[in-house]
Amino acid sequence: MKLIVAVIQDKDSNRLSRALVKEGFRATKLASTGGFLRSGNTTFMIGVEDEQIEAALHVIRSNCKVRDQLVTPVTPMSGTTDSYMPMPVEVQVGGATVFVLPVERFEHF
Ligand code: 2BA
Repeated sequence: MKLIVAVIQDKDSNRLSRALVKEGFRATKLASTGGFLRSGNTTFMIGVEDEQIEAALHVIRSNCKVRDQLVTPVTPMSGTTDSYMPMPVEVQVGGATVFVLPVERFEHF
């Protein structure tokens, strides 16, 4: 068994929830915050049998979009702060950041 941990954008979370349920996967949704953008995102924990991993990844891939997001750095990337003018930069976020972890033991009471 494996635990899929998938960090996705909030905008995709309802669609992904519905798709996972429709395809028979069980999942837990956690509210999370990205370390870089410091804005909300959603983390899914999905417990799956080894042979279901590719099917689960397919559902995630099909329901999570890559988007460009403008972010204004709070501190200069380099140099001094004297003449610092915050300039928005564009970063590409998602579709999904996925970790697949081995599950040593699973109990469901
Ligand atoms: P954030 O940390 O808010 O990052 C949002 C996006 O900002 C990232 O998109 C990436 O394009 C950019 N970014 C992140 N750190 C950067 C840096 N040091 N310099 C320049 N650009 C940077 P994604 O890579 O698609 O990541 C989306 C979210 O997935 C992240 O939100 C974070 O919550 C999670 N994540 C990504 N990689 C992770 C990792 N190795 N471990 C844990 N969580 C991760």
